[in-house]
Amino acid sequence: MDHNEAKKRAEELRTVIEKHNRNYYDLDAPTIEDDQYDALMRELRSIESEFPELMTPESPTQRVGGTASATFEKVQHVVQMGSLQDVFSVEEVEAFIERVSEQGADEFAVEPKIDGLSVSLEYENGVLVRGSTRGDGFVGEDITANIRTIRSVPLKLNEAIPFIEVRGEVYMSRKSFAALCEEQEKNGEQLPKNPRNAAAGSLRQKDSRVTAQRNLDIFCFNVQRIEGKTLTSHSESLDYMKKLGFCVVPDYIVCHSGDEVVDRITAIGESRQGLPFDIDGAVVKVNDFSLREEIGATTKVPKWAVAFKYPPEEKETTLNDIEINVGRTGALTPVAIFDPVFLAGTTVSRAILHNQDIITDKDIRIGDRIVVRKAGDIIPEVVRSVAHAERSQPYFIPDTCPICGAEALRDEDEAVIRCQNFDCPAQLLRSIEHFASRNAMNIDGLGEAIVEQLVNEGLIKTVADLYELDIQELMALDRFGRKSAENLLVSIENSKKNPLDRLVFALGIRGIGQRAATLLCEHFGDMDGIMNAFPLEISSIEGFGDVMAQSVYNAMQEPHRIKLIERLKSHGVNMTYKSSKVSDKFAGLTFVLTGTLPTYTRDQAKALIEQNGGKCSGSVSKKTSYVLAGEEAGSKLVKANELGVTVITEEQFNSMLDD
Ligand code: 0OX
Repeated sequence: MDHNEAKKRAEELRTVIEKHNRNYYDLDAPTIEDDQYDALMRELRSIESEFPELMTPESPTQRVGGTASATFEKVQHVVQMGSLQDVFSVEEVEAFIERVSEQGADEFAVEPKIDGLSVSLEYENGVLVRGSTRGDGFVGEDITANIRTIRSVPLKLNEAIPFIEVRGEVYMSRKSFAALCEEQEKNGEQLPKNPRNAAAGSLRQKDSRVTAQRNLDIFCFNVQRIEGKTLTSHSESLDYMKKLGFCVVPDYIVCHSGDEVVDRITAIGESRQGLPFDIDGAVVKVNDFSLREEIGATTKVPKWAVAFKYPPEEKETTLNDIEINVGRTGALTPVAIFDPVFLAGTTVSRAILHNQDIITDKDIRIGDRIVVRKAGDIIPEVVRSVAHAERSQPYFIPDTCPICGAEALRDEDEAVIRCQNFDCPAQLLRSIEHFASRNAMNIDGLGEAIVEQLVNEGLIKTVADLYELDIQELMALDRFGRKSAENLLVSIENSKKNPLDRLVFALGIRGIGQRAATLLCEHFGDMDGIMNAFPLEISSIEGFGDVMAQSVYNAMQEPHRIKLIERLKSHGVNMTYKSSKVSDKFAGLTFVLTGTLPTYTRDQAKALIEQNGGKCSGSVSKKTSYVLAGEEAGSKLVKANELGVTVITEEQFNSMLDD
């Protein structure tokens, strides 16, 4: 096919696909079978990748196919979808009430703050014409097809009002979230962190039939624009929205004093657990619209409203035990084991207690009633002890290693207590796991269970032993067949070719992470250079402090480590550092990555860009050459569209690499 034929065919395909896209909005009346539709899209994508100059931002491949979010069209919000000023204390709420009261406010609407995603819904003559995301408040994305699948979004209003735009929060109920998690677990898929993330993922699906299965819901809470009706207050607008058929934010009331507002916020907070959906605060708004006009807004938030954020949910439970984990550096980490509690979307029964100082400060003892919460709604932590059990004793981390019985000592200047035995089996296990891990030597198939098996069977005592394993030994083990044994040996063999910085990181030197390992390799060029370096030279590397330099020096003086490196060397493990640059194809180009790519991880895409002379940046600007966008891309994509920066898919990125 020549250029002209390709151009003609691409245009034809775009017209046909767009026609089917429009018909597809009506989910009950598809006009084409899925596989036929997919074939049209495939053909268009292949033309566009063969003739990249024919690609247009309006192409349906940028809207519905391949990479999802690169597909949603941008929507300029006529009325800005601002965010809210967060406050965290009753005093700040009172100060807000005082300020707006001085400006004449005497009615304050208080409502729960739904923990979901803000969207705008536009209706012409009572019919839904567009749904869009909030985006950065000025420009969002058109998600009409997905919005239409939400049953609580009215497609037709009870009155044919000429025009109305409302704002609401799309959320997933706790029940739908639980059902989704159960299903994804069954299918072996990754589980969403919380209902909000699940709602976000569902709303940005390229296939609206997937969104339709997710049981999303909406609560509306603001009239953004209206024609053919005048509204004078927030409470009037909520009542009017209800009349039109919208699901309006529940339990809103109008208060008349600061005390009433605070009581209401407290009451909403107390009802939080029993609600069928997550809330993350309460919103207080001046009720009267003309006063709102007078009070005004900053560039980001209205000055007539605040969002009170509740502190993280806390639960009381019983501390049954304190378990000691031994890490790869021998650190003894205490872990609280308590009766399971349901917190911020999941059941938890363990929390890291970090070190002796924290346990002593909080006087946490086995048998205590304790209060637990999730920091940042993710990591469980013990907040405090509320009552000691009878005859309980203060808890002390043992001074012997629970695994090998060796002495455990507190390091100078550190709160950490460490097992002093280099041959401790727990340290050995953890250090081998670390050596094999993805960011270190990346030995596929050598996970925790296999490492444990190899150590317990006496096949490995140090990581150097990995390179002496043979197929017969492996096949004699439980759960190993010929294929799995061969695969593991291939992964181990391949790891010999790893860049040196991976090996340096894999050695697990205290305080030396991936970046420091790369800096060491860039400076010294090979392992011998690093091994023979003195602290003064190491600390001259930018990014290195004295403590890190000393740690590298000490580690390289340890006889067991010197021996280990010599053995790795004798097995042919790479000991020199080569710059990983393979071409200058992307020289002078800056890429921004956003969303989840179909096959590359972020690190892989970044490595490919850098190996070919390009740069990666975290934010989109006029200087950005390309935005490489995958599924669930967010504000960076919006920004790229705004600035006219070219957005490419992974497929297009690959063709650039192959050029
Ligand atoms: C919520 C919520 C968010 C919108 C218009 C100006 C203030 N997540 O439940 N925002 C607002 O109000 C904003 N109200 C809410 N209830």
